[in-house]
Amino acid sequence: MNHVILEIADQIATVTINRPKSLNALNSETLSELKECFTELEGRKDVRVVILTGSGGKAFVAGADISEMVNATPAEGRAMSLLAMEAFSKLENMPQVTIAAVNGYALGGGCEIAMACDIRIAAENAVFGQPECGLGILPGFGGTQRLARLIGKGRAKELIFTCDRIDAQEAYRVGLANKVVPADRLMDACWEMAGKILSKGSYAVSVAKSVINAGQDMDLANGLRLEADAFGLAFSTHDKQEGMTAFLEKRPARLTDF
Ligand code: DAK
Repeated sequence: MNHVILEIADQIATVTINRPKSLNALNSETLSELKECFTELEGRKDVRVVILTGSGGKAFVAGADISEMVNATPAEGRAMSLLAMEAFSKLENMPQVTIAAVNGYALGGGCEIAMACDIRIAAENAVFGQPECGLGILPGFGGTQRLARLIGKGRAKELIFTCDRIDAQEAYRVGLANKVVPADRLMDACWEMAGKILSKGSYAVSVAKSVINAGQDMDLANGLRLEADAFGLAFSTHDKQEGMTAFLEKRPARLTDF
């Protein structure tokens, strides 16, 4: 892969988007490589947390590649959209927990790919925004939907209509970032959170993720029904037996299901 680096250690995969000269802008080749990478990761039982970041100290991802889009035909735009949809959907729905390590500009498609992750940890120098309306387009990698779900309709509309950029603290205040840390602690902070998640039952975490995601598109009654079904299924696992027995025996649990 030319623009994506995949490293795996201790059940944690780090995926680095590596086009620093273009501030890691997403062109078709990069989207295609991300799709390939997420396809590999979703099938790997030895990976339980995925951290997504950008290379260089300046940007997470500065958006879709404007130099590629400027002369794109409608057919090429459609192809790019379909490719991105597949890649983003894999990222959002993979069984692993995904953490965006936002190490600088997360604009347009960059903000959108961060929002397709489960959790966003922002470096103090992170900048979020949806500048598409200033380019004569609108967010097209899910921004109109995911931003409104994360921070509410009113704030999402303001950010999208004004193209205002917000810093890491403001992103934290409105709920777009889960946490803000000094830039030189960003990866450590992601690893610490990953470690905490890895110490829990991976099967339970993965099913909780899928129920939360599916519930976003359901009414409450159906979401609660889905939760009840998934909850019942958890009673068939080794981890449930081990977790509860370990509690009663006052010893640490050895949770292994995934
Ligand atoms: N695309 C291509 N190149 C980019 C880029 C981008 N999004 N962002 C930065 N670069 C390139 C710059 O052109 C420059 O290249 P050289 O001139 O050195 O060759 C290099 O990266 C460094 O950038 P700057 O010189 O501009 O650096 P500054 O520090 O001055 O400014 C900045 C940093 C991040 C504020 C600025 O680069 C900037 O405003 N970048 C553009 C941000 C932006 O508007 N992003 C949103 C793009 S639109 C679709 C669905 C969704 C989308 C598209 C299609 N379909 C369904 C088909 C999504 C659209 C977007 O994301």
